[in-house]
Amino acid sequence: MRCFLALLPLIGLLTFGAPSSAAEPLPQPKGAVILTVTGRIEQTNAPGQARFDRDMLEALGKASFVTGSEVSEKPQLFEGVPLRAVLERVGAHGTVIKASALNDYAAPIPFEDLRFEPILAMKVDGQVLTVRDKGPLWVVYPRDAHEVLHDVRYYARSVWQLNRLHVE
Ligand SMILES: Nc1nc2c(c(=O)[nH]1)N[C@H]1C(S)=C(S)[C@@H](COP(=O)(O)O)O[C@H]1N2
Ligand SMILES: [Mo]
Repeated sequence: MRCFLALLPLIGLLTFGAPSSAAEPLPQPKGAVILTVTGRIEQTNAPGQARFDRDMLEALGKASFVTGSEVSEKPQLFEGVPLRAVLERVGAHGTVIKASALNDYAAPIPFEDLRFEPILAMKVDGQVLTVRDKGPLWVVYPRDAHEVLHDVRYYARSVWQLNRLHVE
């Protein structure tokens, strides 16, 4: 058991899908729009906006890790799309991303946080996140892989029910 616990940070290493290019025009969403990106972006599919449905986000690449969170000390498997991949796809340039939720909670995420490879989680322990349990998207940092992330600053940036990103 002790051995297994010692391995958890390793299991938590990120896995990445293929990077996608920001050069291709962004297609129109076919399903429900779950994320809208605005601000300093090069790619749009609506006036001033890059709108994504679930399939479009999944196509940007996958990342996953196991970590405890504010919600559950028991480590859980978080699966989603790297925040970095979303920002690259829309050609985002700036210093801070304002991440906003359905309930109008918002938190600024500095671009430098990308070094931790936070994800927009769509599944926890294999279950698709619904609005009822912090979905459709949840900003999750690989907390257990970096001691520095055990800090209220990063907890506050772990926006659940995320539906908007504004690049400044
Ligand atoms: N949508 C949304 N996300 C949010 C918050 C919120 O109020 N609404 N609070 C933040 C803060 S301040 C913290 S400390 C963590 C706490 O997560 P918890 O409320 O699930 O414990 O979520 C963050 N994400
Ligand atoms: Mo908080």
